[in-house]
Amino acid sequence: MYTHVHEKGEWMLSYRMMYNYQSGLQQNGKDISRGLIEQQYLMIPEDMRMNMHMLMGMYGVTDKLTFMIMFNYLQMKMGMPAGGGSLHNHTFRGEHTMNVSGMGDMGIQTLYELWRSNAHRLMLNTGLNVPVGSNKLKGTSNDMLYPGTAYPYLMQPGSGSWDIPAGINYYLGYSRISAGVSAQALWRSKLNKPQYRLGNELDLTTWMGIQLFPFLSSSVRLRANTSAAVKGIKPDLNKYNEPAANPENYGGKRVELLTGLSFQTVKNSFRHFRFMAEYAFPVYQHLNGIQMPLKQCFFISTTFQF
Ligand SMILES: [Cu+2]
Repeated sequence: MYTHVHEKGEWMLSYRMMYNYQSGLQQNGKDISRGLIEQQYLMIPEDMRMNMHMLMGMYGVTDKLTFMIMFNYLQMKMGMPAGGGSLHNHTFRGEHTMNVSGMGDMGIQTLYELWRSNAHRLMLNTGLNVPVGSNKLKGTSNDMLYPGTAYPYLMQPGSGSWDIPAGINYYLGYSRISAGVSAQALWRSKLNKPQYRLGNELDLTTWMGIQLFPFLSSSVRLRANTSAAVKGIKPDLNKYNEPAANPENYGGKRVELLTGLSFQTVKNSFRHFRFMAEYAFPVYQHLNGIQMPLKQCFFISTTFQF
């Protein structure tokens, strides 16, 4: 995402879709069985799917400074099978599926090219994430687990806080090889009405691409991410409903390997089109508390430049 700035007056529009699939259960980095935590929570999740649609615009303010704006739309589905936990000897029966969708937070960023030579570029980015996404989604009045009460943190499309992203990015382009390193931090401010905030994040990515044909490139990417647990608590959320309702069961460390293919229009003409697909799987994850580990991830993106 932070591989280039645009020339003054140049526009780029892109649409990205990310699909995320989580299943199984881990406690502090180790696989555990459902039976082991049935005494702690009313229900135990089975899997979670998330689609994130992102629309991004980039505009070259000057040859060195690019402005970026990002909108997200999220769809999330979590499944919990029948026969849940038996907290305080209250056995809980019946399956529960949570299905939510909505606008995520809006991102505004500037990307500044600090230094450039023939093959190298060094860029800094920072901005603001505006909490336009809802973090107040609730179950309906006849919801078995959340009757008119707040859904857990990860089922909320918005963070609820004003967040500040900042990063440093290096890009190398030499003949048919390109490579890069990017370090990104996300600081979540404490200005949050429902008395909680999501954990801060740190993300380190390194990648390499090779142009196989003028129209086709392939890439490999390694991504390491660390995030903190949720701070504070949503007042109307019972943390023993399920693991995701407990703020301690958030954050952790993860390393993913991603392989990708990219098709681009051959002529560097007035309009430039690019299609990219990436497949990701985790090679290491150590999540805080009890969480469903990530199993696989899929990205597609289409980009127009004019
Ligand atoms: Cu761009």
